[in-house]
Amino acid sequence: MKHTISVLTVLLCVWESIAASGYKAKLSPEKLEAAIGQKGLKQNLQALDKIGKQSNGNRAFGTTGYAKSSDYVLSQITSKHDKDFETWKQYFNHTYEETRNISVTGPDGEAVDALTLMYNNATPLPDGVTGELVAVPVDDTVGSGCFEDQWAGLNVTGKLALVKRGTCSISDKLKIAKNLGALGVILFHNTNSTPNAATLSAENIGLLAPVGLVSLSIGEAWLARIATNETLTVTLLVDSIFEPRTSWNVFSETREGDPNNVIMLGAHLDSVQAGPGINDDGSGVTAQIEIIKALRNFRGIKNKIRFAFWGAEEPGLVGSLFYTQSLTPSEADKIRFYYNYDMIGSPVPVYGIYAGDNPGDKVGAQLLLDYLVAKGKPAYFGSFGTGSDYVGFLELGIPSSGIHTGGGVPADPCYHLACDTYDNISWEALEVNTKAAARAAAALALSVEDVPPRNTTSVNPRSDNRIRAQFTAWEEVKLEVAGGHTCALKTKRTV
Ligand SMILES: *[C@@H]1O[C@H](CO)[C@@H](O)[C@H](O)[C@H]1NC(C)=O
Ligand SMILES: *[C@@H]1O[C@H](CO)[C@@H](O)[C@H](O)[C@H]1NC(C)=O
Ligand SMILES: *[C@@H]1O[C@H](CO)[C@@H](O)[C@H](O)[C@H]1NC(C)=O
Ligand SMILES: *[C@@H]1O[C@H](CO)[C@@H](O)[C@H](O)[C@H]1NC(C)=O
Ligand SMILES: *[C@@H]1O[C@H](CO)[C@@H](O)[C@H](O)[C@H]1NC(C)=O
Ligand SMILES: CC(=O)N[C@H]1CO[C@H](CO)[C@@H](O)[C@@H]1O
Ligand SMILES: [Zn+2]
Repeated sequence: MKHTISVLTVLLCVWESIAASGYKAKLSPEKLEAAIGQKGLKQNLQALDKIGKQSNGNRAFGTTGYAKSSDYVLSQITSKHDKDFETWKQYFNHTYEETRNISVTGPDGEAVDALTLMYNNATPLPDGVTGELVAVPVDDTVGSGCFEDQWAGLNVTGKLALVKRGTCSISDKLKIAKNLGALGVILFHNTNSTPNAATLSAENIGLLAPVGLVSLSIGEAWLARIATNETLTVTLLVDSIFEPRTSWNVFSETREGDPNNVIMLGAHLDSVQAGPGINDDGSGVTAQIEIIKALRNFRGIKNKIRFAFWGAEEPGLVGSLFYTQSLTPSEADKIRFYYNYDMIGSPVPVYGIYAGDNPGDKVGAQLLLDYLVAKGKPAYFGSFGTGSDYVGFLELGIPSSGIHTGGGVPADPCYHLACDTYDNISWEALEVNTKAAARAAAALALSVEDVPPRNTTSVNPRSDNRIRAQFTAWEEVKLEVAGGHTCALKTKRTV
């Protein structure tokens, strides 16, 4: 007995000294996966949840909640005299909006629950705008109020328009309303679930009618009354401020690995203003933190792995587009694959794996799919949208994929709401998806031979120009907002 103990003790001491001397195992997807567990994933989300609670309920762009989130990530992914990772920030400026007050008063003088949207345009203060409510015909197929001809025969001048949400972007509806002289828009939600916030995007400042978002039941009740020829008068007040604020992306990459063949992973570090964003996108952030921690135990990383924690995703993919726009063609060539992890722990998860038209997408996507299917998950290939940080990489023709477990009812009823907290996460989904992400990153870090080079002919000059035009518009808005001239915007810019 005594003998056994002393042998064990010696072995333990040997192991500890090996560990202290920086012994590292050779990287393999299996071993990296085995180094990931729920405990660490939970700790990070607990910390981000707490930061949200201590920072007006959110971790949004331009707020202290974002700065604290960034500090937290740095505290987890850096070490003194870091031999394994190089970590840096990339700064950018963007227009910040805060709705200080929003209120809707209904036709019977009642206060109605109303939600603001990011970059909401202000009404005159202190009274807001009051006027007759004009119903814009509901069309759930092409969207309500999305096209000017859908407003034909309506006189919204000096009035408020009642418009159903859905199908086209909300800013399209608000732009038409403003051009037709509407004082404001009462937008009603298009499902029975709690209305959630969206962004109108900074380039639209000064171009849109002010908006208040109300529930489907209220919208339908008012529509029914208007249909009986009742005249409804409502008041909308939006008190919003704009100013330029500085934000940043955080990057961390392995020191080991070929700098000419880089595998990138990205998750956004900001939340919406409405909530702490624990699934959206604390889930991707905690996954990346744990993969970075796990990678510290390995050597033999053939291709560099670069992690991005994007800033200002929610106001319009600002941080990731800033990064991809600032890459030279040769820097872009070196990024061989991009994985986007935005919402990977939805409480009722789907297992959507992005894969687009680029044949290179499937190479990385297949790694995710095969693992999840082997773990009994109903994973499937889905196409990219325009809603997350992969956009800038697709524009550059860089093969890309990622996991998305779904937003909205039923996948995540707390999407963009205050209840997107630590209490509404599927830990099982988060763990299995993080393991899938770790394995896929390791596989490509070991060999990227099967991935074709980025497709430079797929770069769509029109969308490239669109992004550039968006930056130009953002720049103009930022400068004018800085000078306090938001009112001048509508005269200087054409729609
Ligand atoms: C952001 O704005 C500040 C203040 O105008 C300026 O000093 C800084 O250079 C800007 N940063 C970037 C990255 O443009
Ligand atoms: C918001 O505006 C409404 C309507 O003017 C007003 O009654 C309310 O007190 C305001 N709330 C805040 C927090 O300023
Ligand atoms: C629309 O309504 C406004 C306000 O009631 C009125 O001044 C204007 O003449 C109307 N326009 C048309 C074309 O009927
Ligand atoms: C509402 O007014 C229109 C036009 O004046 C009329 O055709 C319709 O019958 C009225 N509807 C009701 C429910 O009174
Ligand atoms: C690159 O993209 C273009 C446009 O989408 C497509 O026609 C072409 O087949 C692609 N080339 C490769 C090698 O994937
Ligand atoms: C939609 C949903 O599941 N919401 C839950 C989020 O977490 C809180 C706190 O545990 C629950 O009360 C909600 O029901
Ligand atoms: Zn997100």
